[in-house]
Amino acid sequence: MHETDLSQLAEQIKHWGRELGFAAVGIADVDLAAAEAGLLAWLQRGFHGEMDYMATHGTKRSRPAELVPGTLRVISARLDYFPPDAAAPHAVLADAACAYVSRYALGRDYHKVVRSRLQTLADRISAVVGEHHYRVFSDSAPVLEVALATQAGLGWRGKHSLLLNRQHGSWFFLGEIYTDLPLPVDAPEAAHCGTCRACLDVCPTQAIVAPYTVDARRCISYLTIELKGSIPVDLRPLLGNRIYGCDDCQLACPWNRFAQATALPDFAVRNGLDSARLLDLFAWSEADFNERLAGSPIRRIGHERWLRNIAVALGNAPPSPEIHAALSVRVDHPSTLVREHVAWALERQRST
Ligand code: B12
Ligand code: SF4
Repeated sequence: MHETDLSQLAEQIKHWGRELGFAAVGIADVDLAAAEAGLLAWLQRGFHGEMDYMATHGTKRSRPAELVPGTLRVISARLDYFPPDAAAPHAVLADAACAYVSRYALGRDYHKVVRSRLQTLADRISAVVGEHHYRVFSDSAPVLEVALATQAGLGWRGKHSLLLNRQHGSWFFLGEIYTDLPLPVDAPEAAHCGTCRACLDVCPTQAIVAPYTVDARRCISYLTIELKGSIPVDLRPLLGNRIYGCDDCQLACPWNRFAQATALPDFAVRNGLDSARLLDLFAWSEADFNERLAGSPIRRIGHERWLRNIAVALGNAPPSPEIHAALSVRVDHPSTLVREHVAWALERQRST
């Protein structure tokens, strides 16, 4: 294609992206040498914990053309997810009887929502240019999504390591189209964190060990979602009532005052998960869990880890006969993991 046609196509792609509900779309080249060094240093320090998939793909993650041969550009897109109707996060965090579920997980699983919109965008591109080689991702393959989105001019990397934007804060998902079309690239945005370090200071487990560096092994998101086994005992009290993910670094960020709520019904709150009571959620049977959380990202952790996480939150709540009774019902649960966390919670209820 001629250079002028490619420039027009790039503008068209951004326009279509907005029509499809994305807050913004940008285009990046595939040179991620600086990010590769950061990734390798992070892996070497063991910060990925049990997330073996972060280490197993070698340089495919930092060299897009090794993942999809022929890739010349990455079309990066961001989709807002903060639900407009959700209960105020700080109020839920402050109420020990309530469960805090991270804002991204209150509605439908984003992986499909983002990918299907990107597929529609790719189809529109195909309709104009004919055959082109592409693949669509959203947290679904070894891709350095934040580094690519930064390079595509969609925002800057905050000190909590997430992408931030002046108009939208950080409450958005990222997704990409890898393409062999030599589209013109966008310029990265300047960083605006300045001397602020609110996210580092607020983190309950001090998981942001230096600006831009998260030790996942300490992050509540990792402990409640990714970790399959036992939650380290010294970290359990710090989880508070966070039963799935954690938003504290984003809630502390001053740029999120400017964030806009999503207009997508997909991310609307389901099952009252924005302010549900711990005791109600702990009473769900495995069948309830699977049925009520069909289509939710939470379903991936399974009923066992769900009970593990809620047991920790109940252990952290002020002692009460209702909590003691609910935990006692689960003391003989068939899972060793659940039994161990329930025993810890009962002991904590007794000793606080
Ligand atoms: C693994 C992972 C996690 C892990 C590890 C997090 C991490 N920071 O690495 C855990 C489970 C902890 C996690 C948690 C969360 N995650 Co996550 N996660 C990912 C995933 C799959 C890979 C991230 C990655 O590559 N990590 C490896 C490390 C090395 O990368 P990095 O932290 O970006 O490190 C770079 C910098 O440190 C840089 N660097 C080093 N030194 C310096 C110095 C300077 C000055 C600069 C600028 C950079 C720099 O070099 C590194 C390489 O680029 C991505 C999806 C994807 N495929 O990219 C989602 C993703 C990053 N997560 C996302 C979300 C929403 C979350 C949570 C908010 C979920 C929640 N509410 O619980 C939390 C936030 C916690 C946090 N502060 O990071 C979104 C973020 C969207 C956004 N706005 O940026 C993503 C992009 C998924 C998506 N498709 O939308 N996540
Ligand atoms: S998500 Fe929570 S635990 Fe993880 S780095 Fe941010 S504030 Fe810390």
